[in-house]
Amino acid sequence: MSANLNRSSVDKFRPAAVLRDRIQIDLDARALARFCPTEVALLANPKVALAQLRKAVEPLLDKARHVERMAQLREEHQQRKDFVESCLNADPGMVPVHWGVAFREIAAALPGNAAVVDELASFYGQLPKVIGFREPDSYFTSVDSLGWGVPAALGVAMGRPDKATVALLGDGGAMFCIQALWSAARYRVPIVFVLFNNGGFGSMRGLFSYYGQAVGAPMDAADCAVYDIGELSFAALAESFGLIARRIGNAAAIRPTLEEMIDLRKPALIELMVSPEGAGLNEMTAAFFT
Ligand SMILES: Cc1ncc(C[n+]2csc(CCOP(=O)(O)OP(=O)(O)O)c2C)c(N)n1
Repeated sequence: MSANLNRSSVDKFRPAAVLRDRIQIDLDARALARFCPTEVALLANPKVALAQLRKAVEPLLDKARHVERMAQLREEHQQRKDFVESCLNADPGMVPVHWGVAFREIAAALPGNAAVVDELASFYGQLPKVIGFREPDSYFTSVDSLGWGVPAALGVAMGRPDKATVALLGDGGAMFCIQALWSAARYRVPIVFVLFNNGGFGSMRGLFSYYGQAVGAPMDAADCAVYDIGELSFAALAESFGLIARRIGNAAAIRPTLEEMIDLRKPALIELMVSPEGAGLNEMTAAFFT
């Protein structure tokens, strides 16, 4: 598959926006300053901390400016929400499948007791903003060190056999520890792996093209070809390991296939052919981050 440079997509991505938040509040000390530069790290219940911070800064605020700023933030928030919504409602007939449509179909197929393991590098832990997770132990992620996803799914499924474990993986990331699929088959661990096949290391391709364009380096799609994985068949590979596997390339097949595989309670893999568009640093990812 050839690399896909989408100038309008990457132009809209604003890394500065990702890095601008300098105060982080988290209940989990390990999460503090882990994902972005943090000047003030507050270990606290965010609800309590925000209420106290509000009390502390309110007397210092210029009222008129505050009202104006809140209106602006509300509008920007709504724009991002609308944009993500439009991605979730993208053309369901698109082949390969649009990421937004894939998320919508997967969310619709997940049972109430699902435990989702997320190693989708393009969305860098932002999936809960699309799929609402309400129950404890229903969402696990760590996309900063690839290779975690496949074995983590085994751990989750073995630790919580009462849940239906579904692992959402990138094709590139899965390659870092693909042999754990064999373990799932060998030890009959009931997991459905949904492998997003976009033909390569999409985030890296996106970063490379973004920075290349930012510094005005002469480059074309061929320069990004190093991030292509090639025409692998992950379904065939999984089948050879002993999993039940299927490759699907259209949105209509996602929900019935996922429901069927979850009901089997066996190690299974769905290779989902997704568009190279919609991976990497595109508008959808930017909308999640900012
Ligand atoms: C161990 C490790 N090596 C390298 C990286 C750098 N890295 C970040 S995203 C990425 C590409 C992941 O590709 P894929 O899983 O297919 O997801 P996509 O970017 O296509 O959504 C790489 C190599 C990393 N995060 N961890």
